[in-house]
Amino acid sequence: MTSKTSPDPQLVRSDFPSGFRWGTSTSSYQIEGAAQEDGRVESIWDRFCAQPGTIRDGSSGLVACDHYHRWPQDLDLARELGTNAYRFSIAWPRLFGDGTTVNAKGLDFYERLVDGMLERGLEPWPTLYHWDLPQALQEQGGWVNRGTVHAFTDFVDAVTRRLGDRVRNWITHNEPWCTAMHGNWDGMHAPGNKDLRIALQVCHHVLLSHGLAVPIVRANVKDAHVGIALSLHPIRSASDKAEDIAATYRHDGLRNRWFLDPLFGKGYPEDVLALVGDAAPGIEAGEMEAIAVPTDFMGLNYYFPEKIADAPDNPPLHGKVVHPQDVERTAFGWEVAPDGLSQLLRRIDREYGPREIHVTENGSSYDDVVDNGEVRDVQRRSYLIRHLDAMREAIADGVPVKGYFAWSLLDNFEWAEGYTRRFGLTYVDFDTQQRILKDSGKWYRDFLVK
Ligand code: IFM
Repeated sequence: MTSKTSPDPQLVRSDFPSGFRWGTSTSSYQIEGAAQEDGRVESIWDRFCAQPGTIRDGSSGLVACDHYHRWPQDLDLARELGTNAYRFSIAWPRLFGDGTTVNAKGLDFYERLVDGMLERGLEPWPTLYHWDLPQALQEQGGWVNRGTVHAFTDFVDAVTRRLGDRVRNWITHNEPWCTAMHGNWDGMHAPGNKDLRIALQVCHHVLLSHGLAVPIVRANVKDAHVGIALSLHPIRSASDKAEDIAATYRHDGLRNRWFLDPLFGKGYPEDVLALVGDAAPGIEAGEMEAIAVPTDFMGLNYYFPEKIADAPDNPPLHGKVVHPQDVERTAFGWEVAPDGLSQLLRRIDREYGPREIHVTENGSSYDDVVDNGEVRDVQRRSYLIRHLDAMREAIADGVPVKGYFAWSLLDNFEWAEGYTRRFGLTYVDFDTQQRILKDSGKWYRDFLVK
């Protein structure tokens, strides 16, 4: 593994357009805790974490960052960073206990939270689904059941009716790839299925629920600004051999085009449909049109590129991910490739032309240590600076990037990795709940405030 050698670019806020949204990003299950308070019901993640062997350190989001109680302090941190926007998610299990009746205490919490953001000059950017499905809906099949699509639109209706007078920006789903594939193909995430057919049906229903939610948001929110956040990866060939290049195209098909194409009205890619065969989703009349509903922006979550080699014996894509040694990586093992961000931004603009793109997540995990009350996370700081610079280049090329949300405001519960991976600009001591702004956070603050 190599580490970077060149100095980080010198960036100032005025290198970016005025009116740009600068934020941080979090999600409910990863930070809130208070899993059994104020009428919140069990989510699929509570159930999944309780199964031995699912989470690296055997932990769960039961307490997490205790943000449910400490949110004023956390929003103060976001304000002190100089950010003007904050992305968070709304926990469905806090709002719809039994799937049908709205829990007033849950809605009250999000109203207080949103008001707290507005008081601090933070524009709220809620995500409506960041993976914490009520377990009661999973008992009825979860996302594989079309009924969940309608339960979701009921939830969206209730939330946007209540908050639509003060929240303009809405993200329907976070990373449908993860909901569908980690949840149902490789089984790394809740609910832990391992079946491509289920995963692709889940994916279709998640995209459909996005398509049906957008008009509801528009009906309930004056001047609504609504989109979806996708996790996309530049897919790069392991060599210039024709077989590897062909495998790379196939992987791009399922990783990226499978989401982008239908959302932008091109339907599911034919080449991938042919590869998945019987696992292709059941689609009813009008659903592809619903999925292709026009949106106001696309959210891009970017972390790392993938390198692919041909693997004829590995269906359905007949390729495999390879991990070259000679690249810079985070402690999580993810390749550090800022040029992947500019590459993706240019590609999305060129091939799909969304009205706006917001980088709704980008960040890195390193093994931070507290030394004399300081966290000197030079690698995360460098990661942040270099990715902002890559984004600046794409903007200079005319890509309509309008916002950047660093993942994450706080160290938090990193799903199957538990608390073993720290992504925060703020360090969290999970024993004491003390927060310490890391050097990366201080850099972001100085960049935004100076
Ligand atoms: O922590 C996650 C987040 O929930 C979704 N996007 C990727 C992050 C880092 O893995």
